[in-house]
Amino acid sequence: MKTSYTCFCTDVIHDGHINIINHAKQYGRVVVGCLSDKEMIRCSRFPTKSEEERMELYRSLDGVDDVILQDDMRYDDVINTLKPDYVVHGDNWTRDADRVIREHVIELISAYGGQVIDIPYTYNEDVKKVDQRLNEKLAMPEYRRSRLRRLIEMTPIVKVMEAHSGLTGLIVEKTVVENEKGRLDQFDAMWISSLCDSTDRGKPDIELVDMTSRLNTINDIMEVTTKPVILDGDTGGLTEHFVYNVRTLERMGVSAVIIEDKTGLKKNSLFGTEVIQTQDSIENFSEKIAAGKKAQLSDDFMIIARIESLILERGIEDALKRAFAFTAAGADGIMIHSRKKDPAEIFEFCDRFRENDKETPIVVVPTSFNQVKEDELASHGVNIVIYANQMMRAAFPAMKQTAESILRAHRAQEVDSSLMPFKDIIRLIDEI
Ligand code: SPV
Ligand code: MG
Repeated sequence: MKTSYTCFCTDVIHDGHINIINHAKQYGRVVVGCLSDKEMIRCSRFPTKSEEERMELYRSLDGVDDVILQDDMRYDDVINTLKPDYVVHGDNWTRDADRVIREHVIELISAYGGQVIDIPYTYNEDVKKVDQRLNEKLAMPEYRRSRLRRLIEMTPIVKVMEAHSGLTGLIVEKTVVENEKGRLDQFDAMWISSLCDSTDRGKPDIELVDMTSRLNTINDIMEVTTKPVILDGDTGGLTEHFVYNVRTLERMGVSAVIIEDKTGLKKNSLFGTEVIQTQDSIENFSEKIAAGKKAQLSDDFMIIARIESLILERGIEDALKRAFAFTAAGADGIMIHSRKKDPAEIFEFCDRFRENDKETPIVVVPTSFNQVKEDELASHGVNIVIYANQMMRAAFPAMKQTAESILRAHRAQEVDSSLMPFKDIIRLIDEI
């Protein structure tokens, strides 16, 4: 008997999946693959059920003869071991980013005479509703909040991109690319930067934009996305205020707040020692962290301590001393920041921190040392990489040039070729 294989990456079964099983049955014995968690998150499908629960769900379906775990989005593992005669899939994978996966599967399977069968994708109200409900579930505070901790466990390095509005949030949410290994890739979470949130309002990054405004930005982003949010909490403010803000952030579904060990008038770290910046004492900052942890009600919210010793040129010993003290005070992670182009001090800090602490997540923001790739950071024990300001910095020069060009030409024709066509912008939100 021939084997018909199909891979599912869903928590909820709808008409489309049943249709695939029924088609697959016509070709032989039906084996359903359950795409592993670590691969699902790379394909914009964050699981709300465990691998075991999904496998159980697929096993319960009429017409399914066997269920196996697929741990490679490119199907290499399954095709090499199972050697199915047919791979059956909805024809949606002939379009968009999934195309590269289909092409790879055809190459693998045709090597021994197998065949890919594309079934017309089922578009109906039920399917639409299931997808919508799944997204709504993922956006609920308790799902979104816990997702960051799960990502830290599931992926070698969590990739976080800056977002400062609903639109930039949507870009972080939906951008999927084919990477150099022929695999799909996307961002895991969003960073609400104080620099970008302030800049977007035309204000300096000095804790002038108050928490209510920051919460509005977060809310705008959360309304249209499902990915976890990490808030740049500046210094955290007064401890007496910080404890209230921890509760508010938890309730909204924010996954983590990062607060920096500075006091007084905060300036952006990338100024370094060019401006007066005061580092908080270990004692005070440890108390703030401990108070935040005590105020926290959920298990999964994270308070991450950001250490400014390298920014303020106080040295690695000071940074390490602080890292161990803040972890002892209850910090759920350590962010180490540097504005040097050379990543040596970041690597040394991470290596030495990891000698004594293998668990506490390390966060870095490679704005200056931007030549370093994610896998190199991960090899030094980094768990979270934040691209902190690139969306804002990309938008500003494009907008400025457009404004200048229209002023010079006294009309908009000259800029038109560099703009998004009008017919596309009116459909943008549905299509991103
Ligand atoms: C931010 O994005 O606001 C940050 C990171 O705090 S940095 O600008 O590098 O200080
Ligand atoms: Mg900031």
